[in-house]
Amino acid sequence: EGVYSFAAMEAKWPQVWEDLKVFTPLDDGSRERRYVLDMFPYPSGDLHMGHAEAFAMGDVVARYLRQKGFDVLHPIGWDSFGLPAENAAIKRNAHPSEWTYANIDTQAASFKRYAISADWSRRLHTSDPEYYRWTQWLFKRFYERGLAYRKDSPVNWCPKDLTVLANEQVVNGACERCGTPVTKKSLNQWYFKITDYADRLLEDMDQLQGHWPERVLAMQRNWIGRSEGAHVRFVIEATQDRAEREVTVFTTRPDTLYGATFFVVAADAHLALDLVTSEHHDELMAYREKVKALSEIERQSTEREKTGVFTGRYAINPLNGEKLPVWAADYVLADYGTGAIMAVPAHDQRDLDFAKAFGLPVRAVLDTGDEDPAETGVATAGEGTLKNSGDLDGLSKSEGIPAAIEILEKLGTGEKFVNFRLRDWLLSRQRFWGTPIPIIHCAECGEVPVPDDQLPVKLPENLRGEALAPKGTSPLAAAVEWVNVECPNCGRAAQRDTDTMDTFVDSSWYFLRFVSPDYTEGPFDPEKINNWMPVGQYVGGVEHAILHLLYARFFTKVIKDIGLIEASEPFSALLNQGQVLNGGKAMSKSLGNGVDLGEQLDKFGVDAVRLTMVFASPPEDDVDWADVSPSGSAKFLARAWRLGQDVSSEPGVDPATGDRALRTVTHKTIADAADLLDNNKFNVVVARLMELVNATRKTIDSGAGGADPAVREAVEAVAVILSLFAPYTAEDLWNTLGHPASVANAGWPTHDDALLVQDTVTAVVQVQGKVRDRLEVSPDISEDELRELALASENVQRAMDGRGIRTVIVRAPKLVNIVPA
Ligand code: ANZ
Ligand code: ZN
Repeated sequence: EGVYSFAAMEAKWPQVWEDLKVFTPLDDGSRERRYVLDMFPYPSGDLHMGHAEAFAMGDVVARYLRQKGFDVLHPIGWDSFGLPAENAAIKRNAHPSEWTYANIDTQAASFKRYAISADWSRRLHTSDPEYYRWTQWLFKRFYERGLAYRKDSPVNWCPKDLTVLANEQVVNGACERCGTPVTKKSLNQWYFKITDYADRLLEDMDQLQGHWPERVLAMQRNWIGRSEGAHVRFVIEATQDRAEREVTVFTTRPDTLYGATFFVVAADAHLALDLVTSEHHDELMAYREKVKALSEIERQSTEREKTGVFTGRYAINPLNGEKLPVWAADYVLADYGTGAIMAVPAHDQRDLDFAKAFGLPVRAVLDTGDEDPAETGVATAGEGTLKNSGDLDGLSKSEGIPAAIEILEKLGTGEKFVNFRLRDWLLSRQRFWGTPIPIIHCAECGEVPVPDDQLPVKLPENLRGEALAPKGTSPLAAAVEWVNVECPNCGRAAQRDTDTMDTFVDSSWYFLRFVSPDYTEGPFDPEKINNWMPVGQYVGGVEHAILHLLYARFFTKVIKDIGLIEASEPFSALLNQGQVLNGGKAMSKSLGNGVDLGEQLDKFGVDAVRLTMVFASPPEDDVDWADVSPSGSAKFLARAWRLGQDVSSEPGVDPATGDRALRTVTHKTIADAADLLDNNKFNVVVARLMELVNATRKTIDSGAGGADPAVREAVEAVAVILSLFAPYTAEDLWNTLGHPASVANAGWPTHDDALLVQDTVTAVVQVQGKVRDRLEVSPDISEDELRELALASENVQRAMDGRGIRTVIVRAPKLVNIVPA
């Protein structure tokens, strides 16, 4: 009689799995392929509870699809360039690679212990030259298509980290990493032209609808920020010292053109300098200095008092010839639309606030039934009827917009225009530990790409410690021997570009490399890539809802356009797992509520931790570690495992002669579990598995006991389903039943529909006395089983709306009443 020992199992099985290459896909076309991917980790320290949750979820999917007979690609690798390694290297007078690869080794060992069903032969690290060679190669293809370019521009600058930040890395005006307020600085920087793909990034979201979380799609949509409106050209009258010129504005409300009473350009835009008369020049310069000190958020705040200066110029309204004073102000942003607006104070609150501050006229042109904005100080924005608007009079707002555009088009002074909030992707970083940009600057030839056969441009190995410290220019500039090269074009002395790429570039195509990580003729094997892409299920945190996912989608589209892949979207389905909390709060050093994953694994075993992660809640919801019971999971696992000890029938005996009631439970569990798994309801599957284990125990303890062939049938099903959540226990159980390893490839058990009919009773589930669900349950369901099922019900969880539980009254098999706290 064996004893359940997780330590013994953890010592025994990993080697067996590795020897049998259980998780290496056949990749021979004999089975339908499925690609399951977890967002690859960053190697900071050892794995933490968040990794444990995310990878437990991804592994359920990978293991389930394997049982269903698919050839599953489930790779693992590391996103191993980035700042923390560099900072650690500066502190320890070391090279960033030392810290990076030591951490990767630690994490890899933990992942192996955690029994992720990954194909370790495909392991990759983005900081390996064999990987970044192809990041550089792809950069060059983008460059050739005009999709990678350099421009001088004001960039977000973190004065503490001394580095440029992408818009996405600025959170509430501060550096995402260190919280320092971000300032602007003008630099020559590399960009990817993601704006060329704005329309497609938006349109192709139709393919993702229903398969990606709605809130992620909403965040992407908002980030891309499509606005329909018009471009309108205004002539700016000549003055004594300035010539006449034209300035275009973007407006979503061309119907309000007759209500324009002034004109505003972004004070920090070059346009403001071009326009201002010499009389107002000094005033503008002084104002620009003040504006520079403000964050984007401050500038756009509706609360802040409006400021600005008159430029001395007048714009002519193309519809009615009116002269509008041109102001420069900070509430108009230089990098949105055209950086200039027509101001319609009656119908735009920001314009109205500005008009009030500077005594500018307010003219309502839309009757909305509200009081006059000039009196109330509240701009009116709803539907209404146009007035004071010449030919547009009497039209509604929605009729007025196309009508105004038609008039503008006839006059040749404007046209329909779609504007996007999305900006080009600033990809260059003045940091060391990243992919070098494969460009050489030659005084004679300009920018010269490093020839493909000279890739990778490897990072110099002699820079370490202090030499890597941020200085505002890239630390690579200090590697003189590395920088100075011959121009590949003319052979004259030239210099390498010293910037490195944003690490989001590395992670924008790693899923493609996994298909053929050792391929040396290109970033991936063209013969194989379409066999696996797109990724069927991507799993990761919602913190990547915008950046990483948008960039990966952009890369995929460009690579498709180059003709290298067929897929236009990289990830067909996305699952955002919740967070692991402790005491209702995110784990953090400052709160001191961190839970150490290693300690949990030592104490409860890998399987119990994994099962707890999955059972605690639906995968999308947070798990509060203070509320869960890994010891309860461990007890359940031991109970499931002990069933195997009691099975005494031979394998292969027809179960038809066995206990009919148990067979019904087994077959219903198999059938329902598949449906539940297809819908990511992993926690409910665990609840059902618990029911099956209990029913099997009951049969063993009565009647024919362990010799009943229905018992063997049930325990075999338990082993296979359990293998998705608790791979060690499942493998050991499978072994006890006399089967060779591995249970991971046992195949999903088939169920017999004829066995599904069962005497059931309807259990009514109430929350606070209100009926919220009805469950079909076995007449002899236990109180505990019924409670678990009721609490796992989606309707119940919705009704609970996040409230805790005060009491649960269970009258098996008919009634459950839950009283929220
Ligand atoms: C006249 C007008 C009248 C406007 C009205 C609005 C209401 P979204 O929807 O976000 O695209 N705008 C344009 N460029 C701007 C910039 N660089 N900085 C600040 N504001 C800018 O908003 C487009 C509207 O925001 C545009 O339409 C413009 O004001 C303003 F009753 O033009 B509107
Ligand atoms: Zn040259």
